[in-house]
Amino acid sequence: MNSKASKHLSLKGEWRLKDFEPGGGEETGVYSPEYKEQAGEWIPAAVPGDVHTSLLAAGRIPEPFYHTNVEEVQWVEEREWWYRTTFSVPFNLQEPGGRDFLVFDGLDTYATLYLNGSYLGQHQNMFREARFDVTGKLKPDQPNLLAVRFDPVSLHLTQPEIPGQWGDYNARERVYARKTQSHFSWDWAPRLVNVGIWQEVRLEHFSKARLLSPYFRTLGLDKDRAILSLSSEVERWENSGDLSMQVSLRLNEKELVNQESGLNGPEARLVFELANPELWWPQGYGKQPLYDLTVTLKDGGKILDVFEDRVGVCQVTLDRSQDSEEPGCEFFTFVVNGTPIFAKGANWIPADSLNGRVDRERYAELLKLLVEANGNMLRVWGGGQYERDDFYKLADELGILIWHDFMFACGLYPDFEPGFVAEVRSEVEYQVRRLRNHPCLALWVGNNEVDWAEDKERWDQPGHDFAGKRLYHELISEIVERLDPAHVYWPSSPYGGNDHNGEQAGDRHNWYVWHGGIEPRRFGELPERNWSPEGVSYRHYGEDQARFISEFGIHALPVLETIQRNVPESECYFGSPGLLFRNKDNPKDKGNMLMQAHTGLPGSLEQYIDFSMITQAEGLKYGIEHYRRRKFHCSGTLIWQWNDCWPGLSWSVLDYYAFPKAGYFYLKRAYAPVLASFKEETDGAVTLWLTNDTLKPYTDTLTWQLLTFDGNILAGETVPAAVERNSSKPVAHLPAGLLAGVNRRQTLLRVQSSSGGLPENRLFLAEFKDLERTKPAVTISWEESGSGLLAHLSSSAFAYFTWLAVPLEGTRYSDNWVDLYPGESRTIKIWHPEGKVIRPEMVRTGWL
Ligand code: BMA
Repeated sequence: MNSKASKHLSLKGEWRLKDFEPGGGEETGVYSPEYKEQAGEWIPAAVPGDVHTSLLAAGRIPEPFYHTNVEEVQWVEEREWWYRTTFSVPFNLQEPGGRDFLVFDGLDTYATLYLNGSYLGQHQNMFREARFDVTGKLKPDQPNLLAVRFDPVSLHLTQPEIPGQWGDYNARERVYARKTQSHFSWDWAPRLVNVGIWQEVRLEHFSKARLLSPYFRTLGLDKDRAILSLSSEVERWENSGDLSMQVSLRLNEKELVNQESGLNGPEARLVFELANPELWWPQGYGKQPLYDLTVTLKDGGKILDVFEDRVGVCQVTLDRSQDSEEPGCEFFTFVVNGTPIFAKGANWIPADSLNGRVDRERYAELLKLLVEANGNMLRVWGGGQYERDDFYKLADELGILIWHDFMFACGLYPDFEPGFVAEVRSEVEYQVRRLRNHPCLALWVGNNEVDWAEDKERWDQPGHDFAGKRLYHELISEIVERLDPAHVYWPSSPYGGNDHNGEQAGDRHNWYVWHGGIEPRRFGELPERNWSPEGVSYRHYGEDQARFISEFGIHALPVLETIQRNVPESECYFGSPGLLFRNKDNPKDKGNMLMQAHTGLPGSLEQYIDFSMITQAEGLKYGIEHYRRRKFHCSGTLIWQWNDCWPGLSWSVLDYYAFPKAGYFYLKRAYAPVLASFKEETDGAVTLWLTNDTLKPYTDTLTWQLLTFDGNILAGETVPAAVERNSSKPVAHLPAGLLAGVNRRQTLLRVQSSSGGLPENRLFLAEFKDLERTKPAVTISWEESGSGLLAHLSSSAFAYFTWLAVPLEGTRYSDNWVDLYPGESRTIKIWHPEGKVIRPEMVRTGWL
């Protein structure tokens, strides 16, 4: 949090850690200052961090992600864990009217606290701050002992299964825990039940009063001014004196606003104007100026509390008006500062199964890679967690809009338990207050896939009641409306239309590709599946008429380096138990069906990597091109999934080490600000489209060619092409007759721009497995330049999926997994942002 208590002491750093039989810690008296830690029994523990990561650092467990080791560390969740630390207080505790708080930003999860040998309190929600009033309980002159006990989660998850529960991934227990749901396993995660102090800890000291999460809001924008407001609740312990709140706003050190207001009851509110505001924009639409906000709570001349934040002047709304061109349908379009935005991005899952391994650098790498891939939105998915502050600060700086789910996913939740509902209320109030000032915040969403899946589960009773429903449809929506009227609340994802995953309104998850669900379906209809290569094929994206795609994706293996680091050599083959162990989906053969549809089944591991990457990359490209052509009937695509929490086999385009898969580079090209793409029409014709996400009209001269893989041009044309700002339209028509006589297995369509304002593109006329090509021989010559390594590539025949790989995290490539045409050469630059030297002998290459 950004509140600067008038005095505060961070308690982060090295604590000590030890496990006991449940109940054993108290018996031994671990909480007491008299207890003597035996050398060798207690290990150092980083705070913030987690128990597994500390055990690994101390050599007590093996690397959990290597081979099947994760099964060997499951005992950790059955133990009781104690953290201990001592600290001295560097400031005066005797001030009359002063208050002291011990604040944990995140305790995971069932914690009991002791201060100086006395019981202090309990906490049972990883998703909200734990704040204890310790006034009068601290020793001014001697060290204070703080001890935190974490219980095995199983002790607290003994409730009976919710009647009718259909949720997967240990839903019987996980839905009762306010804890990252994917810790209990998911279809891309092993079970790894974290435990520990996963966020900052500090002691805060106040005199008389403190500010409660000041709320900065852009109320209105017109041509040359912004109307802004700042409101804050104030917690007061003494009524004496008239308090006031002062607000200052600065940009690049220059103070632009300085206003003060008296307190009106427990709240202060200021509305003020900012002339010529510099607006915050998502990536691709403008800059991300951040204003320095300081809110000061004063008692006459005395400063009681200071709150500092970096805020943006910006308004994000959601246009849900009727789409007159598609009658009966409504838009689902994010509008930023009055401009409709096509959202291009991905779903975010926790960056690591072990929270202790994630730092600001990990976040920064994963977020920067999105911006480099022309992305502008991430969805923080509801089975994961509200991330640490750094995540949102980076998103503000980088211009990444955040679609934020509340943390409920794929299951029924016990809204019939008053204690649970009270936890949810506190958590939601806390998180909304914590995150509402971030300019990156775009939308609040009640849950992931609960309403949709519940309706399919009891498909014959549309609209029925279910456990958890009143959380998303009453409790949370009321809190968002009250505490954050600047942002829209949407009850679930997917939601809207007929059924909840409908094409007429709202957002949609396209899982008929990969999971084979037959859609669209309507309320009251029996849900059906088609588990066959045809049923799961990515060609189904082309039929999707949805308004916004908030999930769609296909598995691909991670890069070879990642497999070799984690899988024993004897297990490195297609279909090995060691690789299947990394695929947590059920059943595990959907990827095989997709490969059967598009590439054929692989023989070797290398081929498995290539073929799975082809289905993912070509599939995402195919889908994104279709959805972008429909702009703004469809207003966004968020692929499932951006990142991985362990080195698994999943839908991610970045693997656990953030090594990009082929899909990453295909995504980057498909997300280019201006895109040229071919659309196959049902009558056999092909249209060439231009999609322009920029806010300027785009004109170019495009050359399309129908050519054989050997390089013979059968037809072609150079045409002037223009498209209005922020829109999409066909610019050339290739009649059915053109392709009628050609051998579709030996030809492709290619488009290039003469200005270089968009990436070149192509369309295969048959599935990869059916293509007939001469085997290419690729030649590479290397040039070492000061800023990186240049690979000059050329090929005798059309070379497909030509890649370069360096086994060094963070390596950047100007492009990768590219096509090479006979007689042409192209150059790929490889470099490392930290200046690490990359030499030709470090680079592996391949092509098909
Ligand atoms: C959706 C997501 C996740 C899941 C993914 C892939 O259901 O919301 O729950 O991991 O699809 O199956």
